[in-house]
Amino acid sequence: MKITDASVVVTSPGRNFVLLKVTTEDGVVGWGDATLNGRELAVASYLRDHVCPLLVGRDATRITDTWSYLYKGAYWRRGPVTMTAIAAVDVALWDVAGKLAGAPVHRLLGGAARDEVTLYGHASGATVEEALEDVAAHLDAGYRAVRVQAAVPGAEAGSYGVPPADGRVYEPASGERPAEDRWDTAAYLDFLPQLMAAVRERFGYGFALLHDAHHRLSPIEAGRLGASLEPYRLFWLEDPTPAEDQSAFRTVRQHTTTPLAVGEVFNSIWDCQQLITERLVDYVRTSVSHTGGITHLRRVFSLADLYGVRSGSHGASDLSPVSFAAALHVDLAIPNFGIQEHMGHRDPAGEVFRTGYEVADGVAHPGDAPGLGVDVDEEAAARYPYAPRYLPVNRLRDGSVHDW
Ligand code: GCO
Ligand code: MG
Repeated sequence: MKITDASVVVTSPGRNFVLLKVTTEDGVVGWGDATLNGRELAVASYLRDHVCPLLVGRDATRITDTWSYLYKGAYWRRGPVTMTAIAAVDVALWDVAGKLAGAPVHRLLGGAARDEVTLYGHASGATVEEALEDVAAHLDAGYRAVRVQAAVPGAEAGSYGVPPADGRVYEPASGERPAEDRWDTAAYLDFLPQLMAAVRERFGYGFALLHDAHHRLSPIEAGRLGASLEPYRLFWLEDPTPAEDQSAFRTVRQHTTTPLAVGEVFNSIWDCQQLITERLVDYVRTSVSHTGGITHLRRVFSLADLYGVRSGSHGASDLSPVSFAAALHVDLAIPNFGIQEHMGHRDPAGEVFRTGYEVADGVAHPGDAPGLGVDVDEEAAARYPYAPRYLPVNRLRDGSVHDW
C-alpha cells in the first residue's frame, strides 16, 4: 500500500498545532500530531523538508520499518524535535493501518485490557479557596482523580498551572516573546503542605490527589517536599526535580514514600531507562506525540511493566485531539495503565478536529471507529493561522534563570 502524499498542516484554533497528513494510493488518510509547544515550526520544517519527501513511495503498512528508517536513518538520534516528527509519522501510519483493517487502533494493539480509561483533571486557583472550589467542580463532574495547583503566596507570578488573576483561562504559551516569571522555592515548600491539607480537610481521602512540582526543586528539596506531603497521601508528585538527572531520584526516593511521576519532557526509552529499571519513579509520563509515537511508547510501557511502573501519559491541551485519541488507544490496550491526564481542548479547536472518543464522568474511551477515530477539517484549519507563542522563562528573585 504505497504512500502517495505526506503534508504538514499548521493551524491555531485557540492555540498552535502541527499535524501530519499521510495519504495512500487508495485514498486512505492517516493523521499524526507533530505539535511541540513553543517550537512548532522546527518540527513542521523537519517533516516538510526532510521526512515527507522520503515517505512518498514507501509502503504505509510497514510501520516498524518506517520507524527504524526515520530513527536510524537520520543518524542524529533522539531529542524532542526528531522524536515528535517520528511520532507524527508513526501515529498517522497506525491510523492508516486501522482504517485498512476496518478496526480501531486499540484492537491492533491487542484489544482492550480494561473497559475505560481513568482520567485526572486540573483544578487550580489564584487562592486556596479558588482552588478548593475548582476541586469541588471536578469531583461534581465525576473525576475520581484531580491535580491541584494554586498560586504561591509571595510567588504568585511564577506559580505553575494557575490561571491569571484577571480570570483569563490558563494558557502557559501565551506570549509572542516568553513571559518572565519570578519564583521562590522556599515560599513554595512552606505553602504546598498547607494547600494539600486544605484539600484533604475539605474533601477527604476518597479521590486521587495529584500535584505537579514542574521540575523546580533540587533533589533534597524534592525529598523534603515529598516527606511533608505524606500525611495527604498523594496519588503522585509530578516532576519534583529536573528529570534529565535520573540518578538524582535516588536522593528523592531515600526521603519519601510519596509516589513520583516523571516523563512529559522525555522523548525516548533511554531518557527513562534508569528511572524505570531502578524503580526511581512510580509512573512514567511519556506521551505518544513526543516519544516516537505508538510504536516507541509501547516499548517504554513494556519496559516499565517489567519493573512495576505504570503509565501516566501527558495530556495537556497543547497535545492535540489527534494525540489524545492515540493516547487513549494505548491506554486502553496496555497491561500497566496508571492514569491519563485530561485538560481538554477549548473551541474553536472543535471546528478543526472531529473526534470519536468519549469523555464523561472522569473516564474516557477511544471509541471503535477504524483507526484513531479523529478527523481534521483542513478548510477550518486554514482559517486559523499560526502565531508565535512561547512558554515562560522562570527566574529566581536574584534574576538567575530557573526551571519553568
Ligand atoms: C502537564 C504539563 C504541562 C506542560 C505543557 C508544556 O503536567 O500537563 O506540565 O502543563 O507545562 O504541556 O507545553
Ligand atoms: Mg507536568
